[in-house]
Amino acid sequence: MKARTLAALLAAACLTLFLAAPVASAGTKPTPLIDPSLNAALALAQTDPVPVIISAPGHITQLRQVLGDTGTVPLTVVHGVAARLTPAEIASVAKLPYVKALVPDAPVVSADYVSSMDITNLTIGLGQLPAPWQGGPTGTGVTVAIIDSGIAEHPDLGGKSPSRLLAFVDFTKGKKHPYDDAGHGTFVAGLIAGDGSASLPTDEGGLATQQFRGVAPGADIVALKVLNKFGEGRASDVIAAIQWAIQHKDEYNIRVLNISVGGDIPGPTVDDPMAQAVEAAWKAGIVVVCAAGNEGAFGPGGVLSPGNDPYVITVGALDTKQTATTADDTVCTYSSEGPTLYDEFAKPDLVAPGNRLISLRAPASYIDRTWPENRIPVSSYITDPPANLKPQYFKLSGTSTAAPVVAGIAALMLQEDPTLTPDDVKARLMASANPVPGAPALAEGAGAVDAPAALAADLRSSGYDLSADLGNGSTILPPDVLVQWAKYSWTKYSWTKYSWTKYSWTKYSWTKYSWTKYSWTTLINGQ
Ligand SMILES: [Ca+2]
Repeated sequence: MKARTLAALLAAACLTLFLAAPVASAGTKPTPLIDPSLNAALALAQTDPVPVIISAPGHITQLRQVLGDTGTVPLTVVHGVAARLTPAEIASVAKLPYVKALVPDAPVVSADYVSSMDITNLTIGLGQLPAPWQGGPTGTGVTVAIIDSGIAEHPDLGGKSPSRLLAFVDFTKGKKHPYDDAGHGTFVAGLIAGDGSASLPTDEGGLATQQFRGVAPGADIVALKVLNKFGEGRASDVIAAIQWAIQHKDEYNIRVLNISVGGDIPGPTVDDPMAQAVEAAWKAGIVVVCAAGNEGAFGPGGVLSPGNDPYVITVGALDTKQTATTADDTVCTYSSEGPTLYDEFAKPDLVAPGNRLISLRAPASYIDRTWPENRIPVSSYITDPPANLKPQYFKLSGTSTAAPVVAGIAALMLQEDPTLTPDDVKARLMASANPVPGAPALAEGAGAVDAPAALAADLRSSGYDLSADLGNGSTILPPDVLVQWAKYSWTKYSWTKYSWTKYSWTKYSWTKYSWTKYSWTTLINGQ
């Protein structure tokens, strides 16, 4: 009997499909009763009521009786009723014969594409680019490998079906299933490739007045876990991860490698295995983006390894002052300054927002449990949020958060022009950066990253523009080679060596370094 019932149901389902087909083929797409933009709100709300407007021409009174008058608002001018309904109630109401449509009752205070952007994306100029749905760049087709503490499940990375997570490799414990016991790698991944699903703005059918999405929300990612839950790891694991990225570059189209991890500089880069590893990645065609470190108080010489390597793009932290205008921006006092120890290379190469950035929260991870006050309250970006909505975002500072912003921009550049070499990407990023007023060159490098300008740049690297082979250390750029960037005069700062006599090196206490461990370059709270 059961089988027979099932067969009857299946037959009915097939019939429905069959009947639907001619409608679709006729090109007149049936209007769904529940507006598709409501689905995002329903997915977030789970079982909580969400505000909706129900269209029921001629049946407003009847509908309000069904819903119960309390809390419903008749909207006679549009032949509808405003109410707060649970997803189950919405499903029931949609079955009423006189109901024509259900749409979200969106807050009207927000929010177009630009006004819902967070400070980070506004600061780097993404508001000047077309929105993703208008054909703006998203990094689609470009893979960014992230050497960090792993990756946790998050709606902005595809939830339980993270289709853009192409691979996860755990160099610490060899686990197969993606995880992030520290919470750091997930945060970094969100800044690069989070798509903002959990903070979808109202004009995209969500509930949020502000969206926290990554710079390249369409990019694919590979997560290489080298840090433990406390954010510590060994150089050998980082090197093994870099090696893995090089070996699998073509398989996953890995074009960018983000390393928001730093450690002590053991000596000149020519003798440093970490530097040799990142150079090998660079030469294999991978844009390597490294955090400069948070050793600003150390003064010159505070750039960490592997950000000390001359090839890679080394990123310092910009303080946006939590305003969209760049006029008040400064380089964070904690951001590491060049020149580098031993080699005296000019570093960092540029700066990007890196103070109090908001990105993905990895619930129950080490940083989430240790600093719960850094969770972003849902009520700060969703008006009148559903009660059971848990915080999805977190706040961190440091050059760890600045590097992924640049890695995301690199992904956008490579989507638009896959023929760019790592040298081209670096030259364009630096030539188009905006000098930060008052900032020392050895703190800001070429200046603050500018995404639209980098995307519009058309220069190609040539000669000694950082692509020069520094080789075995005996072919350092000749002292008379100077680099003139478009927006910044580097005549004072050749890409060669700095004079030892300019700095007093005696003040550096070598004992502050442990020499063994690499760790994240994050500050929990900024300045
Ligand atoms: Ca600002």
